Amino acid sequence: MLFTFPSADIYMTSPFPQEINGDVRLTGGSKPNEGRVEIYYYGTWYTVCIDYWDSADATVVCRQLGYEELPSSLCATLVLGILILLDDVECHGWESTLLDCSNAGLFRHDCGKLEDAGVICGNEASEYCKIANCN
Ligand SMILES: [Ca+2]
Ligand SMILES: [Ca+2]
Repeated sequence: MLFTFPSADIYMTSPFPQEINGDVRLTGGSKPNEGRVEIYYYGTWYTVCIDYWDSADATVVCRQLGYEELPSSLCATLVLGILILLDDVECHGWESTLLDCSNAGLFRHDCGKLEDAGVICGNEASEYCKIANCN
């Protein structure tokens, strides 16, 4: 019997996780380009503490997600039940993933759960920042 690699279609519908460590997503916003930053690490999504969170860090997240524009806003959001993976994130802005940026060490943080980093990718007004605490 001849074995072949599965087609791309089969791969996309595979029940196995597609995420790789360092993948990011935005959740809790009203649109796909805004929300709390979550980062994938060995099977679980985690949050990022807002300490030292700035536009260079947000730029890396937005680029990872395929947005070309600079982030327009940075937010602190509240989420319970999700652990923090990164604190004191210090990107230069050119890193390919958030996990490549300097940080306090995985799972090492001094943050409470009112301090999850969020972002809006792209230069547009959004309701998201009215419910989140943005700087
Ligand atoms: Ca910190
Ligand atoms: Ca930073």
